[in-house]
Amino acid sequence: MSSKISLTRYLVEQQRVDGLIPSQLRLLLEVVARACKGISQAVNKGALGGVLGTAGTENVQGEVQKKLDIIANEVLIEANEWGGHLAAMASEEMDSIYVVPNRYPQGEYLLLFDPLDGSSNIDVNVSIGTIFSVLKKPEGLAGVTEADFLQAGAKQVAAGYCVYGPQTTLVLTVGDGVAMFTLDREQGSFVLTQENVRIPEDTQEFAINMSNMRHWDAPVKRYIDECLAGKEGPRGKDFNMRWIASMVADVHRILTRGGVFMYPWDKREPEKPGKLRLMYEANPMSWLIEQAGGAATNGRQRILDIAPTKLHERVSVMLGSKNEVERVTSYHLKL
Ligand code: P6P
Repeated sequence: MSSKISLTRYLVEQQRVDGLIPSQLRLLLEVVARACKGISQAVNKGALGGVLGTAGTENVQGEVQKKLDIIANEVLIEANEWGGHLAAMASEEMDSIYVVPNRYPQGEYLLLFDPLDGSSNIDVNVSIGTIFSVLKKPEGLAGVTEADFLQAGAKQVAAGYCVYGPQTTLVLTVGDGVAMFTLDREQGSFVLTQENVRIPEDTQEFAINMSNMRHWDAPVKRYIDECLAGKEGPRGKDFNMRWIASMVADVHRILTRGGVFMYPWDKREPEKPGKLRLMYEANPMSWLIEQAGGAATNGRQRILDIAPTKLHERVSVMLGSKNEVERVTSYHLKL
């Protein structure tokens, strides 16, 4: 008897044991996982599939869309619109929400996603990924509007990502810890390869785009300067730096061995609170990090407590090993 536990079996057992995964949510998560398998296949084809390069269009963020951005978005929409588990979807690649068409039954969940995070890495064969977040549609009102999506990250009922790297790995939480599933391409299914993921509370590894140093606020500059000062400095230890420029890949490293990831507000566009998007990047990643024993703030408050006002709003992000995030947050609060 194979000791391998498939994603399906894991979700069924979690549903049976702790009731955190009602059947409609289990169906939703299995459909998202199947869509990620399809995206993984498209990504893995690369030049052979004619999927590299730009699509010649821009998204709501004003970013040039890659062909794979659009393919991944379409795969997620088509996989999820007919199942009866969703009321609507929201995507980094779409200006407004996508309401499930009337020809399909409407469900009680809202799905948000960045269909392919790390697009700048697509054409150079570096890890990229899909990030997703699940909310419940507020009770009562018929129909669904953008306002239904504007819920704090603490209201998520599921969150995860799928990283398309040397392995294709799905990482998921429903509020009872973090589990990782590696795609077994021979079986065509995701297999449980780690559960109860825990992030070390301390680290000697930070991830930030150093080329923006001159634009940072003082607390971030202080934190990084102290890391760079190493053993001879106030931290009394040397630090290593990583920056993959795919949040999914940087977060996966942190969930796997600890570290701190920062994309802080900076002076380049002072009117924007940060670069990363709250609803479908920072919120799902912050919940995963907290569920694994880490912390996630915008420098001043817990990301999951932020009350969103716009679907595509941005946020400053500091997440990872608890003691490091608390330190850089204390510098912002001048504690
Ligand atoms: P920069 C990818 O475009 C992304 O949204 C995140 O995945 C990543 O962490 C960040 O932007 C990289 O930004 O400015 O270093 O290219």
